[in-house]
Amino acid sequence: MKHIDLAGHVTGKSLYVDDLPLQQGTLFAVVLGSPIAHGRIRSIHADRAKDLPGFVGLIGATDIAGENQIGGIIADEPLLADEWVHFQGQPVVIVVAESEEAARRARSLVELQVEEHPCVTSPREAYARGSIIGKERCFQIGDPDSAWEQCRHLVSGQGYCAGQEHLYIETQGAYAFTTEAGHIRIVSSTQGPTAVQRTAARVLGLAMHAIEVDVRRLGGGFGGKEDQATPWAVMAALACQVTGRAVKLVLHRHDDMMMTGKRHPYEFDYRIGLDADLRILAYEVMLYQDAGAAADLSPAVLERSLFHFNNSYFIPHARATAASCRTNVTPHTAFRGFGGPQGMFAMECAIAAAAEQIGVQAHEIQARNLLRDGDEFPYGQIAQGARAKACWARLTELNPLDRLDREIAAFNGQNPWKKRGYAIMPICFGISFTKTHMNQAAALVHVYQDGSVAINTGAVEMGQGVSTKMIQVAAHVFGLDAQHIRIEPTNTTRVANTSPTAASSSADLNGHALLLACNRIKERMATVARDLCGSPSVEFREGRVHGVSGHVEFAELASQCYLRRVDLSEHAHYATPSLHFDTVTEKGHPFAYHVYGCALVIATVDCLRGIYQIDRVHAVHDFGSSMNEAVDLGQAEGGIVQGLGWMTMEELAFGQSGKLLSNSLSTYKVPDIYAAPGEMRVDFLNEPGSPAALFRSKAVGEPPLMYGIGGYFAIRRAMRLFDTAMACPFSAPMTPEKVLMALYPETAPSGDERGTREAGGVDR
Ligand code: MTE
Ligand code: LUZ
Ligand code: MOS
Repeated sequence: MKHIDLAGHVTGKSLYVDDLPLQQGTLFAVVLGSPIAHGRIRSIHADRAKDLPGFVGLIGATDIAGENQIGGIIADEPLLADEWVHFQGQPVVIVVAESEEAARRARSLVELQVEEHPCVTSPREAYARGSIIGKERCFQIGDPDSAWEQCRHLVSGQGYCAGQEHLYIETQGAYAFTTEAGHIRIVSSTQGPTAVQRTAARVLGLAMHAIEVDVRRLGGGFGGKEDQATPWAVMAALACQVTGRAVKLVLHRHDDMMMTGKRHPYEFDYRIGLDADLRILAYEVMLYQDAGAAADLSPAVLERSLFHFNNSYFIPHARATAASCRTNVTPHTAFRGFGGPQGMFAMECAIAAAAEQIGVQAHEIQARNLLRDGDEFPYGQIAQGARAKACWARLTELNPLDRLDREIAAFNGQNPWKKRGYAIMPICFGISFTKTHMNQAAALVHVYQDGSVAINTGAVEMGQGVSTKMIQVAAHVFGLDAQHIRIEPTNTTRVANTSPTAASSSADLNGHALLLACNRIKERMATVARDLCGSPSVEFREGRVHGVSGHVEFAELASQCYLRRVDLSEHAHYATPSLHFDTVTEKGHPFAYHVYGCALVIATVDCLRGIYQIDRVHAVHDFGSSMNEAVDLGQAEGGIVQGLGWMTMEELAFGQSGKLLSNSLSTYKVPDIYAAPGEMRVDFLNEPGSPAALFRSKAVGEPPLMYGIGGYFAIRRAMRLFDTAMACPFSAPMTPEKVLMALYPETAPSGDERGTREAGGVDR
């Protein structure tokens, strides 16, 4: 079945928040953010804005009827700054006007004075000052302290990976209006309708039942709308409450880039020890997460970095420690992989460093240490159905490495300046929210008396195809064609208390709830059908219900059920069984299952100019028994390109004053079709997934992003083949500038690169 949004997307008929027809009298809101990264608000004056035609007013912290607090995990973030500001762009006041243009002009006339205070932009510095969020966490297996002695090879070092801008095509936004009796309906571009509802209720001082949140689809979320769609939706609702009128608030791209959090940058220290056979005996890593100015989802992201610090390797003695460090930049948030990619990047840096020191290729180390069934993860779960070796074997069978080495050596021998290199990137990703209680979902299904079906779940469509998969579920149970099934917008009055659509789990969780609901209706309908067909058993297929002899049309059966007063609606709830995790011992069984895979990435570097291309990516990915190969392939390809962008070209940069330097599309480069790999092939490892996977089709949203890490190491390998003595710090992304500076250290600018860039004035 094709993605149900295909036609709407290409014809422009798909609706987003910005497309909604507006009520008469709708007001427009824009947000005034702090001009500096850390300071104390001295004064806010709107005198000059007051005379502007269409200006309605400012809404600030003192207008909040409930609690000025949006922190989900830790209550450390006001919706609107009251006295202090902690990052540049932090929302201070909402400017409301009769038109969007008037609101923007009014904003430029508001005088906001902030007394500047020193700011911290380095996570290591924040850590040294004890400025951490929550507590430091440590996952350990075996006894690394005593294992170092047995190691033949020991390597230690440091590394860094930068953050990443989500760059969803649809920016953050919401439309809020009152319905009746103080009830507010918010149409939001959010992955977490319940988070919006809960937070709006808290800030507006209302009960949750007074807030309805509705989501048709998102023009991309990528984690950026798991938590950070909430403030904009709550601001629209607040402005609606204060003015009594409908309010639309949609961020312009520049505001979105300046005000919203990104993937967390990480710094890390590692130490790795191997025996003479290249087995990793011990590994230790310290992760410094740059959380930004508030907790947001950082503690949960940090936790996932720990869950994935050993990637898909079994290491008998390992310890990972991680701290969420508070800095004066935008509070960073969920982004596809949710901390996993950063933990895995550190692991791959350690392996690359060891390989370079020992004088072997990284894949020789990787291949010797892949996880097997029965191996224990550092958090106590035992690997079951591990496919790390199966994916590796298939990939290297399709791409014999000795042949690849010969081909590459021949190419490199003929090209003095261009060098080609490859890397293999195995992945392992745990499927489930790491917070056990979040692994639940619900669905509400109606079969109408004409036999048409409407389904509701807590899942949000953001391009990933979950709506298509949900329709497949209902179509499968009722034996109907997809066109008879309608998926409704995600709405908190129909499906309540939902987890965000995240952690790649939404098809599994919502799909299982939907299966339960559909099956219960089907059972009731089957009773009637057996009677109508005079048959002891019936089968639902091809729009009919077949008895042993004869059949009844599904539509006729629905009508008969109605006449016999049989309930044609059902609500069902699903909770993933057997999950548990103890945060005191840091052991348990947090994941329903794991997704594995392995990718070969080949890159060619122009060692004269520093530019490169990704020639080929070939992945063997563990999809389980894919329920929709087209959708799943799209997820894999999109994830790979997004991961390559993070690792190679998307240079998120904050200046030392906490100012976002990469604040527009002219200073932040995302991969386009030219940057995508010249050839991309994804093979399906067709082995059925665990029963916790919907139809044994494994979760696919996030894992493929991590193949992109291979791009970093393929480029690095090519550089080393050009200059074997090259000293190149582990610092991602590997931009062309960094390639040049590593190959020609004399060209590196003196002084702080970030400072230079700031002085260079990339600001708009
Ligand atoms: N694919 C598209 N097209 N757009 C998105 O925003 N988000 C990703 C992934 N794939 C995203 C996407 C992220 S971060 C997650 S967690 C999953 O989709 C969420 O959806 P799922 O649970 O249905 O896989
Ligand atoms: N969100 C969350 C996530 O709240 N918990 C998770 O474990 C998670 N994992 C991936 C992406 N989002
Ligand atoms: Mo995805 S980072 O779980 O929204």
